[in-house]
Amino acid sequence: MLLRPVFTCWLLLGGSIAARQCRLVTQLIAGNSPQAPFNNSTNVPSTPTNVSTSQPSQAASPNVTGTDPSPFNYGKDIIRGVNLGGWFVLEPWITPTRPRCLQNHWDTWITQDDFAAIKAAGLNHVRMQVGYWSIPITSADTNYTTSVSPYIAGAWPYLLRALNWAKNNSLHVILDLHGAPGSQNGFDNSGQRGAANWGEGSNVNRTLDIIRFITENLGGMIDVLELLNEPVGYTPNIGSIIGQYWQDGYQVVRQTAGSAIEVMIGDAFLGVQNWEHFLLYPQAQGVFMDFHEYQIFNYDQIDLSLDEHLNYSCPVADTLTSYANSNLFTIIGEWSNAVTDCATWVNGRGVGARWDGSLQPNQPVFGSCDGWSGDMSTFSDDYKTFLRKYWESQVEIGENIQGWVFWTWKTESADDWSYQKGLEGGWIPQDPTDRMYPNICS
Ligand SMILES: *[C@@H]1O[C@H](CO)[C@@H](O)[C@H](O)[C@H]1NC(C)=O
Ligand SMILES: *[C@@H]1O[C@H](CO)[C@@H](O)[C@H](O)[C@H]1NC(C)=O
Ligand SMILES: *[C@@H]1O[C@H](CO)[C@@H](O)[C@H](O)[C@H]1NC(C)=O
Ligand SMILES: *[C@@H]1O[C@H](CO)[C@@H](O)[C@H](O)[C@H]1NC(C)=O
Ligand SMILES: *[C@@H]1O[C@H](CO)[C@@H](O)[C@H](O)[C@H]1NC(C)=O
Ligand SMILES: *[C@@H]1O[C@H](CO)[C@@H](O)[C@H](O)[C@H]1NC(C)=O
Ligand SMILES: CC(=O)N[C@H]1CO[C@H](CO)[C@@H](O)[C@@H]1O
Ligand SMILES: CC(=O)N[C@H]1CO[C@H](CO)[C@@H](O)[C@@H]1O
Repeated sequence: MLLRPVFTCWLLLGGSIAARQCRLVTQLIAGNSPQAPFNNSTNVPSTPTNVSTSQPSQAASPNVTGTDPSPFNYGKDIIRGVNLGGWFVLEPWITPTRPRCLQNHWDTWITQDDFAAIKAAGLNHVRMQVGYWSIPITSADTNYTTSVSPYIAGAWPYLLRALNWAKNNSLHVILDLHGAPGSQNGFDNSGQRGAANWGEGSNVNRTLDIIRFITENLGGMIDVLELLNEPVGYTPNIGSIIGQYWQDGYQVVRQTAGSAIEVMIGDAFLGVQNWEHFLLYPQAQGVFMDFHEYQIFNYDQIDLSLDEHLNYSCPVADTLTSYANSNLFTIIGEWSNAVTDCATWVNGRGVGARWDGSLQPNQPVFGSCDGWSGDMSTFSDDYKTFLRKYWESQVEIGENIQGWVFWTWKTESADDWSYQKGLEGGWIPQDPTDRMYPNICS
């Protein structure tokens, strides 16, 4: 999230949607995992044994029969993709109907058909979020605690199956470690919204062991490993260690997987210019920078007119292009079509919106949320025309560098955030290189 430090820390963190995690403190729900997928792994978790109320879907085929994706020429070919938000890392606004049974959610939220549809939409990558609690690390893999309380483990077999689906549909995978022990950005739902304790104790070392486990077990199944999503580098505890973590994480990947996996880091909300001359050849190879761009998580941005939103996107391309040309390959790994924060609970479960004044009292009100989010049947033609322009203005950022990944493929009830609904509603083209407004930034 592109948030400016003029806001209180709570608000700043309150906007960090991508990092937010639905707190799951119900009893351990476990049960049948999908039939053991093809895993390329020697260390697969034992099947959870608790009561299950759902059966894995019939589609849980263990065998990859489709074509392997052709090799991707990283740095030359443009990454075009979608995030699979709300799947293995739950976010209350993507699926506000809290999944009663996680197995059922993992089994149904994204299916093989979604992978086929993503491929058919001309995309070549999916970025998949995973939390540390889903990585079945054992005491043989780490000298640190392996407890994941209060989270619910068990997503790993579903992740393996998803990797097979990606392969079968010739899609490349960016695996994104979206939640680390202690929380790298304050949304760890340890019950302390705002506390980012990842830098404390053995959390960082434990995270490196998790990175090692992922590369040892998923080598050949993923193309890019993003070492950590959105650490809040503007706090001293995390700002002082994040650079070292990127370097150590890079070494772990190279030690365990050689050069087979690209490594992705983030700007940690410090701006890409903070990462000049960092992890470049010959110190490192195959490293990407991931930059996220949203325009709705503070009052200054949400106050922008529609034209100003378009205008806001274009200079981002200049900054990132200039960085990518002399530093790391760079992608814009999260961005969306939303110009309001009207999507239900996008600011947190039970939290209102800046747009209609329901977030907090004594702040500006911009209007009713009607027609801005929710079902696209409520969207006016003018709004849909704008959404197309806005999509094109932002996609150009990524096309000018090494690529882009939209947030997110599907949502339960916020069509302004949904790539799938954009295709359906016509504000996202069936061929992502089509342009109706080719000179939008000139
Ligand atoms: C998967 O492959 C194995 C070995 O090739 C074969 O024995 C098995 O029947 C296959 N399973 C399915 C569901 O196709
Ligand atoms: C591979 O993908 C195709 C197209 O989506 C699908 O028809 C087929 O069933 C898939 N095969 C497996 C083994 O998942
Ligand atoms: C745990 O610590 C011992 C002693 O320092 C070391 O030899 C071993 O490699 C460590 N194991 C892991 C999984 O880090
Ligand atoms: C983390 O690991 C490094 C290298 O093994 C070690 O020197 C350091 O003491 C560890 N830190 C903690 C807090 O465990
Ligand atoms: C399994 O992973 C290793 C690296 O961890 C890789 O060398 C190998 O090619 C992978 N095998 C398959 C079938 O993907
Ligand atoms: C867009 O940006 C340009 C250059 O900064 C400025 O001159 C123009 O007024 C802006 N247009 C809008 C609608 O904000
Ligand atoms: C293809 C592959 O590596 N399959 C393995 C998946 O994990 C199980 C359980 O460890 C192994 O028995 C399979 O050989
Ligand atoms: C029925 C059953 O196996 N329940 C177990 C579910 O998991 C918890 C935590 O591991 C156990 O305490 C229960 O006995």
